[in-house]
Amino acid sequence: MKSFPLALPTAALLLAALAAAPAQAQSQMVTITVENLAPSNGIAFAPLHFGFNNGSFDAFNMGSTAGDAIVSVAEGGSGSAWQPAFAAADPNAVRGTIGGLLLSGATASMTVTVDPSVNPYFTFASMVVPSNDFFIGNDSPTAFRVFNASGQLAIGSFDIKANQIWDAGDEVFDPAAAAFVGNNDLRSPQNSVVALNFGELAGFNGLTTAAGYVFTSGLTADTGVYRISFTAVPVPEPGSYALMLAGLLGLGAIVRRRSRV
Ligand SMILES: [Ca+2]
Ligand SMILES: [Ca+2]
Repeated sequence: MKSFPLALPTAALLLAALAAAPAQAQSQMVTITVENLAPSNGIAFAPLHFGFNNGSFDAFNMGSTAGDAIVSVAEGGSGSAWQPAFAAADPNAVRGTIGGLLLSGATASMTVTVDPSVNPYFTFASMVVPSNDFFIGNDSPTAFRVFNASGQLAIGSFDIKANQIWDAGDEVFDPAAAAFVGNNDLRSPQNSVVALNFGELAGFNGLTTAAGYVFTSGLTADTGVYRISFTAVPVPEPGSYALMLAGLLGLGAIVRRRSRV
């Protein structure tokens, strides 16, 4: 009973710590997992370039000439111009690159810290191989609002189908010059625009890939080819830590006091 005078303030501190855990706009530890859903011995993907962002970076437009940013993804997969263009358009975006060559059935993942109030949108791009200049990516920069206005995860996963694969329109279809089955340095200009195109991938059927398997596209329009999944857990904020620490110190005082009684 002697501990009550201490226990009441301690309980108040613990309640304060709980109340301090914000209901919204708390940073989240977000794990992004990617999976190649394509039929075995079919298409593979270069590393995924991504960014959680404010919805202002638009890397390409269907029907328009592909710019350097998306070309750097579509031809060779490096994203060497995509990443700097993203950083210039949205300096506070949380960007990254996931995995290596992603074969059929394979997965890769990465965890980053995201403030949903600053970066609620998700933008991505990855080269499809084999190809000359095929890729997956979101045309609309606001197509994937991963976090809602309360800062909660609003999208658990989404799939990309074969009929959502883009041709950058920058290099002519040519198996001899295609990455993964030919010499990508031999490619020649197409002088066209970004368009949906998965049908040409069947033109690689029967060729041996750099990974050693004989390629078979196996794609129809509705075939799922790629899945992006998200999980998120809140990052405790420094203020919460301080209050919880104060509460624990209060408990320690009680324990010490009791041990003396
Ligand atoms: Ca666009
Ligand atoms: Ca092309």
